[in-house]
Order: sequence, then structure tokens, then C-alpha cells
Amino acid sequence: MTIRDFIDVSEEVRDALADNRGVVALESTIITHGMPFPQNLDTALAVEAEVRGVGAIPATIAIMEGRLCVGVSGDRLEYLAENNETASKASRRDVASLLIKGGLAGTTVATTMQIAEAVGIEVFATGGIGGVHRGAQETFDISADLAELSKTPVAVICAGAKSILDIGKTLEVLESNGVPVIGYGSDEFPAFYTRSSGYPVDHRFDDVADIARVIFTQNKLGMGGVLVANPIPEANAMDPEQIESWIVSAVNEAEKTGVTRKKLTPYLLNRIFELSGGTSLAANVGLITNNARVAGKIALALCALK
Ligand code: PSU
Ligand code: MN
Repeated sequence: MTIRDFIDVSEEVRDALADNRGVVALESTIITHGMPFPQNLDTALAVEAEVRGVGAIPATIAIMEGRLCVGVSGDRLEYLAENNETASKASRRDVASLLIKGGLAGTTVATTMQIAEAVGIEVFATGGIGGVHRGAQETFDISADLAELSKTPVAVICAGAKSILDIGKTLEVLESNGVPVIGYGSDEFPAFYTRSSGYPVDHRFDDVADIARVIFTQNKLGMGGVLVANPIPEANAMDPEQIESWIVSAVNEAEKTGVTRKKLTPYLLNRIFELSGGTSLAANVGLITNNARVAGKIALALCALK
């Protein structure tokens, strides 16, 4: 048996992969632990529509009834979004236990990458990746997403990392792990809600076809994943000082209340949503739909190379 034996792929995604049509993997922790219901469902549907809009096929990945499911849509996507309160968050270390327990779970970037790779999906869109948390020199809190990028050959299109993380340290760990960080039309690694972080990317490309060629080459080299950083659209970007003040409050509250480990990222995301009076959500939707569109174009360009 291999991981393949635990995966169910929807007919649409299976056909698209067989016909070399562009497929984009989508994670589901953003649905279960990233936003409240019903905004999580609306966002998931908007992201799917964006991928379809450029002619690619979306493949939302989640754990349902003890199976790794690729291409969750329609009623099943609704079920996942509605049951976000009881769903687990599945990172790498949780997968085997969740398959045995038979439950419902959103998959993190790390887990989604593993499942995508197993079925031959090479491009994956998300909002922001996990990374090195502020104060990691004390807590050692570094997301499994970073180690996954070093070994699993899937390209992740994101809007950088939220500054709930230490962006400088996150980039250092990516560098230590040999993960190429590519800026799409950007010299800087973006900070999720804002277009700049002050830290440069490794290489910039302005054309999706060139990014597809980098991914194609990286896969041939067998050197693991590629991180593509796509800044939030200007119109959706937030005021850097305002967002930073909410982030500092959220990080301080987490420390005071003793929230750690897998609960920390969802806690911080929820507090920023609350502190911003919900306004951070519009930015979040703007950047993730933008990532979905770019990922769709990259997936199609990658198909054209084969
Ligand atoms: N960062 C965000 N939004 C998210 C996440 C991270 O801005 O929804 C989610 C992703 O699924 C990511 C996970 O893979 O949180 C990272 O969790 P952890 O830090 O526990 O590894
Ligand atoms: Mn963590």
C-alpha cells in the first residue's frame, strides 16, 4: 500500500489530470480554521471560480470520513465549511491518526502538498504559508510547511507570509532548506496584507510562462518545491501600521493566554479578524482569489510544456 490507496480523486480532477489540463490544488485549513462560516464557504467558492475563470480545474483537498479527498466541491465543500467548528486541522503528523479515527479535517499547506504530489498535481494556490513564529528562538514554533516545501515537488503560490510570523526568520529557514522563493512581478517577499516586507525574494519573474519553466526545471532536477510569492493587489492592500498593531495585540494575547502549537496560527488569524472588525477578510479574499488566478495560469503554462 502507498498513500495513493488512501486517496479518493473526483471524476473531474481525475479526467483533467489524465488529459493534461491544468489542475490547481487548494488547501482547506483556510476553510476550517482560517475564517468563520459562512465567509469560509463564500471564499472557497470564489477561489474555485477564479481557477475555472482562466480555464483550469480546482482541486480542493481535505480529509473526510477517513479518506484523503481531492476535488471536494458542491455539497461536500458546503459540509466541510459548515462543520468547521468540529473539523480538525491536519498537518503532517496528524494524517495517520485522522485516517484511523475517520474524522473531518482541513489540510494545511504541508499536508495538501503531500496529497497533491501523490496524485500528480504540481501547482497549489493558498493565501499565506505557515512559517517561523515570532519568538521561535524560545518556542521553536516553526511550521511543518517549510520542511514540506524542501522535499515535495509542488509549487505553492502565496501572498507571502503574514507578519504574525517572523518573516526574516521564515526566509532564512526556507533558504537553509534550499527552497527557491520566486517573486511574481515583485522584488520583495510580500507580507500577506501588504505588498512589501522589506525582504528581497531570491529571483523575480514577471511572466507566468517563465515561472512555469522554473517549476518544470525544478521538478526535473528533483529538488523539491518552489514558493511563488504573489503580492496582494494594490486595491486590497491594508495600511501596514494598522495591521501591525492588530498583529502585535494578537501575538501578545496569545502569549498571555498560553496558546501554543497547532492552535496558535488559527488563534492569531481569528483575533486579527475580530480586532479588524472583519475588514481583514476583504483583503484575505482579494489576495487568495488573485493567487488562484495566477496559479491557474501557471498550471496551464506548465501543461503546455509537456
Ligand atoms: N497562514 C495564513 N492563513 C492560513 C494558514 C496560515 O495566513 O489559513 C494555515 C495554512 O493552512 C497553513 C497553516 O498551512 O495555517 C499553518 O499552520 P501551522 O503554523 O500550525 O503549521
Ligand atoms: Mn506551529
